[in-house]
Amino acid sequence: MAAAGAGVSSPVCILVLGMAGSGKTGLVQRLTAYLHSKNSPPYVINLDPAVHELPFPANIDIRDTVKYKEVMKQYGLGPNGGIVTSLNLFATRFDQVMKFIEKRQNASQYVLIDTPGQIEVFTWSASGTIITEALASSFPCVVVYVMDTSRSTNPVTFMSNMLYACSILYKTKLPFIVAMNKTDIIDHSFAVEWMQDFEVFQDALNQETSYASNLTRSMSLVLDEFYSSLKVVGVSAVQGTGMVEFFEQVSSAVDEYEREYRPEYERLREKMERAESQRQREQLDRLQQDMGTVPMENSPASSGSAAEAASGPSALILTRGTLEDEDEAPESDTDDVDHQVTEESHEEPAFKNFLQEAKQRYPARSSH
Ligand SMILES: Nc1nc2c(ncn2[C@@H]2O[C@H](COP(=O)(O)OP(=O)(O)OP(=O)(O)O)[C@@H](O)[C@H]2O)c(=O)[nH]1
Ligand SMILES: [Mg+2]
Repeated sequence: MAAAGAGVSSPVCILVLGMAGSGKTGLVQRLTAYLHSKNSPPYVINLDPAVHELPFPANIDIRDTVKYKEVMKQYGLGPNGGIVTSLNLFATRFDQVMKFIEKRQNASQYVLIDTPGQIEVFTWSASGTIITEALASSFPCVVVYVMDTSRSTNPVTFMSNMLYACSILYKTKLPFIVAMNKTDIIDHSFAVEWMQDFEVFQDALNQETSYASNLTRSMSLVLDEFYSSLKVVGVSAVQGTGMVEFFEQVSSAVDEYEREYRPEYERLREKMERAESQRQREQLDRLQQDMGTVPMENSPASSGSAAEAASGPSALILTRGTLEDEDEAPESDTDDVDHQVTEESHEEPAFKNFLQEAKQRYPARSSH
């Protein structure tokens, strides 16, 4: 298997983003299976609070911490508000997730992170920024933008998808790989050609009589610059093709991270370590505003010692907040934590108490 960048001992964080239904979860499942087959089991994190069933074993699952349906009920939110708030709640404790990743530093070469279906929940929220910056300031971090190739055969759709990818690149400022998924349905070579040869793409646009406006043409010119710095790989999450090429691209993205991004993120890390940087404060404030009613007294700075944190899962992370009306917890975790014991000791109270406290401190918002 292609190794990560030379001399890199930290796990490489692969942040999987993409439009709803593009195949993020399927790809994470496939990558997990592939890495297991290469005797390099990844550390897998699910950040989608609304996923019904995970097809892969997650070491950390946001659903164990936050029940998004409960969040919706308690705070009078709709489904999207519920998902955003759940991710915000989770982000306030992401320092604990970081400690788990650090503990696994030598055991896993890769950390795979699946994100919510609604891409904007992650890319345009304070919590997405907090999570991305926390990861990228400690570990080599790569963004994988999953694209549904079979739904991008129309040049205008393709371009819209690429514009979105472009906006994420500039937002995350991290090495960026476009994974053209579902190549079992259609080969991605047409898209690669469009990206490499402007004329071919223009021809395709011209055939789109309905919508090939001047605006689309000028935007595709702008994208040309973006394409030149892009890593592209065709994969099929269903068939498992493209895995070797995928990890080759990850490897070169990690080199890029070490060369160009690490110095910047190290500066950022120092800033964060200086007893809560101003920026982090602002983000947390914004986050608090987003959430409105969430107690924040157990901030990373004030909560227990490092020894305490390293001794095992906190009451919040890696506990199963099962509620009566929920199905049985999936037997998904491969983490070394004994969840049977954890479940009996922490489980239900963790989440209920959390909400209870929130309600008492700050009266629940009525719907708006
Ligand atoms: N043919 C084909 N179908 C795929 C592939 N990858 C995913 N799918 C299908 O695409 C649909 C969505 O896949 P998911 O993996 O759930 O996509 P997602 O991006 O995680 O979806 P959300 O989290 O809901 O946004 C499912 O029906 C998958 O079976 C692929 O490589 N080939
Ligand atoms: Mg998914």
